[in-house]
Amino acid sequence: MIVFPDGFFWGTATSAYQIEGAWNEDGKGPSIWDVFSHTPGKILDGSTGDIACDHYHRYREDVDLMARLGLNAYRFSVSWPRVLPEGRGTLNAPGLDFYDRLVDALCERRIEPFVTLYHWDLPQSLQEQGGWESRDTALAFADYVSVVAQRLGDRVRHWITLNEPLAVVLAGYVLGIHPPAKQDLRAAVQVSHHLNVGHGLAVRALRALCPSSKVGITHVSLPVYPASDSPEDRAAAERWDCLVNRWFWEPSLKGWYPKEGWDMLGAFLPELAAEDENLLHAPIDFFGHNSYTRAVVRSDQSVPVVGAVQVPQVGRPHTGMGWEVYPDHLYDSLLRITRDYRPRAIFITENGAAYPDEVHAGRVADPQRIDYVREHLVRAGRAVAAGVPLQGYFCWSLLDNFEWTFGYTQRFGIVYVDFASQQRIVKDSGYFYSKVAASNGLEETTGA
Ligand code: IFM
Repeated sequence: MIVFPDGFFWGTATSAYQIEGAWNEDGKGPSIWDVFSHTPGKILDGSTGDIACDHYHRYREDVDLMARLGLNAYRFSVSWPRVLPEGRGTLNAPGLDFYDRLVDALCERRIEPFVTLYHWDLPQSLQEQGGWESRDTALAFADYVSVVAQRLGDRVRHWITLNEPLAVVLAGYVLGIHPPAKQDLRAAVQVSHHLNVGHGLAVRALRALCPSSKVGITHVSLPVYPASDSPEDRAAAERWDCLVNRWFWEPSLKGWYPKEGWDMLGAFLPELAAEDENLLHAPIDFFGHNSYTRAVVRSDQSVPVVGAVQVPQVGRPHTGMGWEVYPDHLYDSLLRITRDYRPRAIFITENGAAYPDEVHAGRVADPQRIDYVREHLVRAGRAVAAGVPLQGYFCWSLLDNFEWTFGYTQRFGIVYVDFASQQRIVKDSGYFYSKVAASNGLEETTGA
């Protein structure tokens, strides 16, 4: 039996744009995702987050669902343009009231709120002024964080400044598949820096306004394995790891960028302001770890900057997203983060899988998702036994929801959503997860 530490948080995670809907209600301003999803051809199934799970109107029902499942934590994000429609300046009181009611509903049911302050839905008006390429966005972010902290800080004890800076940079500025859909490495590196400045400023604001709360950041971790034992492939894996992991983690964990990354990005380095070095030294209380899969890479010097390519793992199991199922990556990365950075605490702020679920006779049987979650929890438990300061696990996601450019084609929830009727049906994985939470552990049935 794997038993997790006393007080362990068992939760689910969501984000505002993916579940709330009410995209233009009660004074909310447009976000870059509203504009992007309304642009024909950008979303696989032509959908938008206009209604999504209608959580803005159904949040009580959703919080009740968490309570029925016996979960003691919930990670959600605040929509910046719901609170400040223009990104700065005039406050939209009804928008902030919504989060106030949500936090109250959670606290009434003894569900600990973990609040993410930026999960990709930048106010459109800030994008029009340069978005994260402009340092002013980082300053505006800190002001917005202060507004939220002043209102919710009496009840929220865990704050997450940013969700997955890597995804913001890679999808938005390298691959061009998320807004603002650029393919510009110089802009990408500058954005990565301004996100760090925004994080540093937000940490300061939270420390000043909510001194007894815990502040962290959530990074997606993509453990990298060399395709072979050759020195070339091993070096390629190091380079890949440096650019996708260390470049993003180390500013918040060590206060600055890894030298190897700085050298690799030589021609694209960001403009810095005099106080940035100081700002990036903003120690955090916990490391939020989003974890889904790994990357296997081999050397390929024809690829600019990184000199490596990813090697598809043909014949291995994959989720609906096409991501390889390789649970050992979670154990490996938890140990590595603990060994290299000694964070005070780690939360797995996202882990889960998309599979094509169907309802039969009112039930959703999803054995693959149960296996995925179980196998990852077993690795998490082993990591705890090996000394990793893991304090919570958040399954992505509570509900099937708007999976960004994939629209509604990918179902990640442990609760099925019929988007036509908005009916929620707890999947078998939801009941499984509920049992794990109730017993604060699980049988180690895996032989792997
Ligand atoms: O849906 C996303 C989430 O918004 C960020 N992390 C990964 C999830 C699955 O792709």
